[in-house]
Amino acid sequence: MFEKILIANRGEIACRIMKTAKKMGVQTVAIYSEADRDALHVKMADEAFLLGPAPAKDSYLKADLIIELAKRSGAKAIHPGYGFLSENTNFANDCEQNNIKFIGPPASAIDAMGSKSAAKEIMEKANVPLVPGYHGDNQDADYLSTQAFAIGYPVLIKATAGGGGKGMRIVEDKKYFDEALTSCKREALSSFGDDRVLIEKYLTKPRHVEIQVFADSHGNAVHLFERDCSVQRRHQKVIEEAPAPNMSEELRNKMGEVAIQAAKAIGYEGAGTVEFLLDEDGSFYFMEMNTRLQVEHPVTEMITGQDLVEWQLRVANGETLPCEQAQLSINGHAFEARVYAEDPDQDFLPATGMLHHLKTPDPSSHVRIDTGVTEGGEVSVHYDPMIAKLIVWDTDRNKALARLRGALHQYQVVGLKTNLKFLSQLAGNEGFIEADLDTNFIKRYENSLFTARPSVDERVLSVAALYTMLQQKNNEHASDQADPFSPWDSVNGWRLNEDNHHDITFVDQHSDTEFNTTVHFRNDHFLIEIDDQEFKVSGELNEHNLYIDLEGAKFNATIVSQDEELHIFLQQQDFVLSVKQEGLELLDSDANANLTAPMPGTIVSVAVSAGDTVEAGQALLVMEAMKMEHTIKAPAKGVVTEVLYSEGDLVEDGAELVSFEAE
Ligand code: MV4
Repeated sequence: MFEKILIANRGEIACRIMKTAKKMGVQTVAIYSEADRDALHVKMADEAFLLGPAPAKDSYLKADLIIELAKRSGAKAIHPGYGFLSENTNFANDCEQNNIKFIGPPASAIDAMGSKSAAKEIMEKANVPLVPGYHGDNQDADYLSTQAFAIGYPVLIKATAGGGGKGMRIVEDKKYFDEALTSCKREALSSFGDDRVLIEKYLTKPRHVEIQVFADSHGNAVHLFERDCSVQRRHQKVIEEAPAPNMSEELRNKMGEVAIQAAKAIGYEGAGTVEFLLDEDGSFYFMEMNTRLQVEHPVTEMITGQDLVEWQLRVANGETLPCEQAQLSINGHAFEARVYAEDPDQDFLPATGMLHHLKTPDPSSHVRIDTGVTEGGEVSVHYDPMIAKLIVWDTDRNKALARLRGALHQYQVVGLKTNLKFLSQLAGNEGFIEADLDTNFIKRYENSLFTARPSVDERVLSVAALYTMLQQKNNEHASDQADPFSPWDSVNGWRLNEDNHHDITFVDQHSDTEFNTTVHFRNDHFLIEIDDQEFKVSGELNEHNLYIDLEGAKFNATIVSQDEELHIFLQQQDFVLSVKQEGLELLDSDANANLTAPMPGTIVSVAVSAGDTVEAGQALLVMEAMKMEHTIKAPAKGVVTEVLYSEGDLVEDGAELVSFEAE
């Protein structure tokens, strides 16, 4: 086995590959860009080298530099992962030229599958079924129109050089053909620099079913069954599963056999995936072949018990396949959900930012999380915004799906928008549960997949109000010495209001609705007034977890406060509220706002002068009101631009005390 390999990738797949390498006693070399200095894949590796600036072309695509680093570090093989250089023929060739094993198929096999029409020609010769169509050289418009008519409408025009759904036109009738052809060719030329097209029969309700294949350098090839990846949005896979639902053993064997035939036709070696369109009547057609390890390979691992990265390393090392076909079987059912930083409410716009709070489900024999980020990590604009792959397994599809729903509900992310809610809706969707799958799935169930958010009720408001109270109490206690007169030191609570109450307004960030609450202090509980109703509330706060008793009903909630917002996870729902507190604006006002007196009173002392730089929470001045001292603190790190009062001055309620500029 190789003593040391270089992983020419980042994120979850780099970590995934290293996990197996470590298990096999193979040393790992990571590479990283300036944006990934603190990334998980860098920490996991035995050694890691900087490539250059964040953009992929300056880092993860620098083929020559990567080969140079492999040589310098003594790595004998390079695993390219997926994306980046994984299907780059020149890179695969250059590795071999430099006596470094490229962990993937021969460059010739990558090449053969690179062009749609060339791939189809090879597959046709190998008796792999193709969608009825024309994929020849004649690009004359009249000729293509005649071909379309012979195939029978509806037809699909596809750019030969296309991919990912780009450069495709569905044509319903002969009279629209010429126009569609012209526009498809125009798009193909501008997108791929190649305006050649092919024409196919358009299948209206196909499923995307792909077969995992493996071949070694001794002429052996096996398949590891299928994955159903029909649930896609804009040609991006969302949830994948294995095995494909409602698949007969006969069809499975037939598709597997054909996939092996396809691999053998191009002298394949290593891990590959043959993608098929599976029509309603059970006919299936070759779509394309991916000559790499795929994102969704874990579902295959879960149902076969095989480690596909281990297989890749063994095959690359010249060994025979670890198993023969007869030794492989399907055990149970697995799903993979792709957790993305993106905003489903804004047409799935990719989101970037810091993972301020990240809680994943507990990994087990049923739940696997493949990720390259941890709490505090960043999702940047430079790379794919995938946060993690959540993979679940159980003995049958329904049980596995229940596992998926459970695990998704345990997932918590604060700091950037994610598709977690959307994934939960999918996993709970009737059509998905019934496996009513095809490539139009999301369109068909669109209305039930983007349902309205749950409304903010007394449970949510009680959690928010109690959290705010207990949080302040904890904060005040933490600074007891600095503020010996803290109102929290009195058993009866906050005394600034004569009748011991506190008004807090919460604003639901999704509906922009305001909710007024009044919290009354009692000896061993709070009375929270919401809409003229009173609720007896008590509880314990442990970091993010609040164990609350609301009129005798007890439950747990997780609360994460960030940027003046409370993110509340409560009984499988989540809410975002902002807080407006009477008399306490200082603690959570806009960081740039000037600091004002929370009540009429006297300035006791001033701790800063104009021009001072202060840290968040640093005391600026102390005022006295109603015989209590109150410390005015900096809301953020910044500079005091002006101090408007001095010791002994009387101030009005709301008077500006200090002007302040946050950093
Ligand atoms: C098709 C098709 C229906 N009929 N070809 C989309 C991406 C490209 N790789 C192939 N694609 C399709 N080809 C024929 N003759 C429907 C699709 C298609 C699709 C395929 C797989 C997964 C999701 C899809 C979503 C829309 C359309």
